Amino acid sequence: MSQLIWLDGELVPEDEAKVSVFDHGLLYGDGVFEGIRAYNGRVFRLDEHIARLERSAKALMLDIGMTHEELCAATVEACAANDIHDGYIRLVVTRGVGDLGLDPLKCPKATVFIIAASIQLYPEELYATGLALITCATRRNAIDACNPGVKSLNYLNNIYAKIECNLAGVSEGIMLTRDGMVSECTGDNIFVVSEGTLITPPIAAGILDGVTRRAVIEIAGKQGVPFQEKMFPNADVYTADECFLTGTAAELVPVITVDGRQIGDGKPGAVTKRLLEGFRELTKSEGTPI
Ligand code: PXG
Repeated sequence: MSQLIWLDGELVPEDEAKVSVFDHGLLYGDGVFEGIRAYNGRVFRLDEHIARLERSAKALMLDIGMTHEELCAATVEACAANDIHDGYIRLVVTRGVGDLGLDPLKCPKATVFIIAASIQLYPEELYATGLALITCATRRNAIDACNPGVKSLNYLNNIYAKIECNLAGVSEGIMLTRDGMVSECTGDNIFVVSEGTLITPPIAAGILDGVTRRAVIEIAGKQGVPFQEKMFPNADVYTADECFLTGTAAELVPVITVDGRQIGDGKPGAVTKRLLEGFRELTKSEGTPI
């Protein structure tokens, strides 16, 4: 069945939802986006996602041309039009149509589209068995060059790293900062548990301020798990008791090996499992109704 795409204020059938070849989102990766999840007829943390989108746009001096409330309403409208109960939503704002030069001043109006799709769930067994990771040779973008905190359409840094993962036959990889410290993965934030403390790199490490990351930190607080944000090298991942990744699509995925080294006892850890349960409770109990 053809999906309806929300495109610049209208619901358009999928095969008619087109953007110009002169759109700077395509020509230069000039734009921002969000990946959002719907659970059980509700959009999870919609306000937070839209707020992050607005921060990303502001950093790029990209005028979305819609208010916070209008963006929230359009996201819900795209879900309702496609009867989404559980789904994955991609909200994209590009600089819009311009000329062949890269100057954003030549782009008078942003392009906004929302795809509300059904979700390709990770197999449940992945949560029971855990993932293998590598450390990628490609370093995460420098915070003062292309800030990873801005969720822009320019994902080539992550794609270089993802190619390394593909070549190594694993689905995710750790990206290091210029200084060789752990930042995040290609599309997920990373946490370790060492001696009972939950640890994750700070936003200032040059990472995306993940919505799932924030939710997990909240849950850890409620569960009384000691928590620390700090920089650490990947040697600390090798010796951690537990490791897991967070992301909108992945939720919380346990990691059982990194660069061939076993993490903890090679099985998803107790803290990881409890946090995953807490996260699933949260996704069941809150969200903006569709
Ligand atoms: N870090 C990066 C670099 C991301 O792209 C996350 C962390 C997790 O953030 P949230 O807010 O989702 O908890 C992301 C988001 C994919 C894919 O296909 C993944 C993301 C975005 C787009 C595509 O794996 N992850």
